[in-house]
Amino acid sequence: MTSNGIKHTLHRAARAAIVLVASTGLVLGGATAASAESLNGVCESGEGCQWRLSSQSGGVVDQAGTISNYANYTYRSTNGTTNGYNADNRASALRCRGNSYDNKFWQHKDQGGWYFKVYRGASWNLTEYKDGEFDNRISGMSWYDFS
Ligand SMILES: [Ca+2]
Ligand SMILES: [Ca+2]
Repeated sequence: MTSNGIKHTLHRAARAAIVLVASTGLVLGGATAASAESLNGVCESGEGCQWRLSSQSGGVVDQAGTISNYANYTYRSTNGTTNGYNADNRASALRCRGNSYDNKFWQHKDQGGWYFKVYRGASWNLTEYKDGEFDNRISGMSWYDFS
């Protein structure tokens, strides 16, 4: 009787430990999935990014969602604080870190005018493309599956 009682207690403790491990695993999994944080100054997986200067320098706007108007944003330093430069018509480098979608970087706000296509995984220096024709002209960003 006593022996059975001890076994039962141990069994319950073991089950509790397993449940705890399982729930900890879920919490860690959630944190990993949500690790891309928009506007933290780091261009992470799942984000579309533009930099003020070429070679991905001079501040970044890193965003997982859509940006209808870059005039509502300022560039960020790598510690996530603003550097004071408004982001409209002031992009010289682009990068798409989308996992399932590509980026359209738009000439005008609200997805107006032409768009500059950046496939997932690709990056561009606008200063070096077509004599800088698209440099300092980007005003919006959206996601699209070109595949
Ligand atoms: Ca980020
Ligand atoms: Ca523009």
